[in-house]
Amino acid sequence: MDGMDDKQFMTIFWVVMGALTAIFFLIFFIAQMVVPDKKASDEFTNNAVVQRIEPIGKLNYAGAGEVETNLAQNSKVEARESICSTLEGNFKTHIVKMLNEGPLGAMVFEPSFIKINTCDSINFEMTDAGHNAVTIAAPENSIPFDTEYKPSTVVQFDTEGVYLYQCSPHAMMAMAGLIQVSEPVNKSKIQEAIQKFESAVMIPGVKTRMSDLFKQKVK
Ligand SMILES: [Cu+2]
Repeated sequence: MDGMDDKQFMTIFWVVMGALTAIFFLIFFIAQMVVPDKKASDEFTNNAVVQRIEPIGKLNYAGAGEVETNLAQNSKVEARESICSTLEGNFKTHIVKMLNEGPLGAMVFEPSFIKINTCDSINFEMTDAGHNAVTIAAPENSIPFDTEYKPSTVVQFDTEGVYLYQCSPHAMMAMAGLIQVSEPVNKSKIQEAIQKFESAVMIPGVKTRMSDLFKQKVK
């Protein structure tokens, strides 16, 4: 070892370092190829599968696991079971479509007013992509909803009164809707909520879309 000078030592040092680096990258790239990309496959599943949950008398959200999160974000109301689970009846499921273009103009729910009976359900269908339906104002103790941009979400309505809901990304374009469940017991609260909603609408031509609808339809 006496014969090895500094120069020889440094040469060996760099050769070893280089080899270690190469081995490290080799292992890294092999791991990338062998381990499946979990996130990508999950995203594929979410987009490809149309989630459709029929009314079963409980919380009828597509993606029941996310209910707690939705409630925390959108309302102070606690999650609870639908009272319809204890009732027998021929309850209907109605369809509300989310459209880029409809009879009332651009960015609309169709129909934007619907009257249903207590314990009926609405299937919110995202006909055109990029829309959601989220409760803004609803009868006391009702269960709030949020379709979370899913292709199809069935919500059962067990509390009578009027519900005002919006599409979050297009609220400023007056993309909202009204649901009347049996008797309109909360008219004044909804009128207040519509006023507040319309004060944030940016497109002049549709500013009174919800209040007009309310005046014409809610009786
Ligand atoms: Cu929208």
